[in-house]
Amino acid sequence: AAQPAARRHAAGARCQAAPVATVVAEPKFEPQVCVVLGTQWGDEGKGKLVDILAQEYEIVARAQGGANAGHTIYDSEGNKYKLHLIPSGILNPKATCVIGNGVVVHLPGLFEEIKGMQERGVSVEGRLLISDRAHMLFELHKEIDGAREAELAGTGKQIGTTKRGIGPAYSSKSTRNGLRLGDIRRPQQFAEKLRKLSLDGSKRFDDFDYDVEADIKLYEEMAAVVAPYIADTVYQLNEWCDEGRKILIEGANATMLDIDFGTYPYVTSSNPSIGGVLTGLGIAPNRLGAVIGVAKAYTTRVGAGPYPTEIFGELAEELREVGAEYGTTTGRPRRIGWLDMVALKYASRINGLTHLNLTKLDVLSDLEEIKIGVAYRTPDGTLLPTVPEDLDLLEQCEVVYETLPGWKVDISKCRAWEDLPEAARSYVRWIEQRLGVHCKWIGVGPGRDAVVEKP
Ligand code: 2SA
Ligand code: GDP
Ligand code: MG
Repeated sequence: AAQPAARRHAAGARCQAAPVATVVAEPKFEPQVCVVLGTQWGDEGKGKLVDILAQEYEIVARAQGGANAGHTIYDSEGNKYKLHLIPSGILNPKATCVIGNGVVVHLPGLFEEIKGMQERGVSVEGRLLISDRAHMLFELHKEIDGAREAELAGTGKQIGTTKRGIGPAYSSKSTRNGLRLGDIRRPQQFAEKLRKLSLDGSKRFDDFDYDVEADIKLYEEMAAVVAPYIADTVYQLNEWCDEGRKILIEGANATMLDIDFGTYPYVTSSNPSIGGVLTGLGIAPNRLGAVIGVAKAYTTRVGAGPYPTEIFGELAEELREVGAEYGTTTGRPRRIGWLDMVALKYASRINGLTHLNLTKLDVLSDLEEIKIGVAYRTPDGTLLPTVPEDLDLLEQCEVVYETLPGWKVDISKCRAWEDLPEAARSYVRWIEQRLGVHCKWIGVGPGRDAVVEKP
């Protein structure tokens, strides 16, 4: 029964307040729609986090990019898988995977990938939907990608693309002569459109080597195989949202490679930041419950372009070997650098990060001390508050570093926050505090279980 007001007041007056719990339990992490994004130059380990979270999510969707992406994941037995177009949720047999309208899809490549997974016992049939609005990436786009890079050879201006045809495919989309997945259902229109599209290459490049008629035939034959995978994913994803089903969105590439926010023109041709999630899936912003930024405890970059905190020499080589920093798609050695807080803060703001996953902390375990870039100083001594648009200026900037002590012990077996040495915890806290974003997961190895959850 309710106490009379006077008695309640009297109890309060004697200062006998109910004891207050000293530990406030963290609320369970269960956003209905959760986004995972790369915050640096890619290869932060997005695939691994998506694979882990996919155990809790029924739907895993890709919103942008194409087969330039390379996500390496390991199952619980330690078997390694490299994914390019198939979302990293595919190892969870209960998850349905979606390739959204913002992705550019090379169908023969996708079916190779599907075949590869099926040969390894991972069934994809009935678990993969491709948006009918997604643009198709053809052999001709790869041809143009290679031809453009070849033209730039010797100028010092090559982008260092993956040559997967990504830029040219998004160009076709923007010039409105691209073909979408839905077009494969209409063979005559498909053939006409592809013939027109191939003129883009043959008129522009002398030695353009693309057999359009052979491709038309190939796609005619593929149409029946592809048909069951094609869906109106915009409608389907929104229906799932309304039904309260849990959706995980897997970013590919990263904010510093974003066509708008990255180091243009040394970027990819999509928006790997939060905007690309919205346009690439047709899910509204108020549906998004969490935006997790994945950041390496240091940085890497493949391809050309400015990279302020880049490290050269022996240390770079050592970190490259310890971190196995070679391209998942092309095998190219990745450039190595210190953590860059200017870039990370920039990415955090653009994407509205709610959580952080700091990965590959184990790779730094041999270091006596660890540097972190905290500001860019221009030649006239000005400290820039953020990443500048002007690449020449960025190249001329000197990075201001802070140095933190290393921990010098193997942390790859740590599974709890308390297991980590104090210096490693300080490193994580330092980043978290400067960024103002809670670091929920810390990667200590490539395996699915090699992760520490921070309270
Ligand atoms: P593209 O092919 O047009 O997207 O290339 C443009 C730039 O974007 C970079 N890029 C990447 N950077 C890191 N990782 C990527 N995926 C692969 C991986 C890369 C690989 O997971 O390792 O295997 O080399 C990726 N994809 C594109 C690219 O290097 C250019 O700088
Ligand atoms: P993604 O493109 O962001 O999905 O990343 P990639 O798969 O291209 O590259 C990340 C690489 O680092 C992969 O080989 C992962 O297996 C590996 N990896 C992910 N997290 C960790 C970690 O915490 N420690 C170590 N040592 N490796 C990791
Ligand atoms: Mg990658």
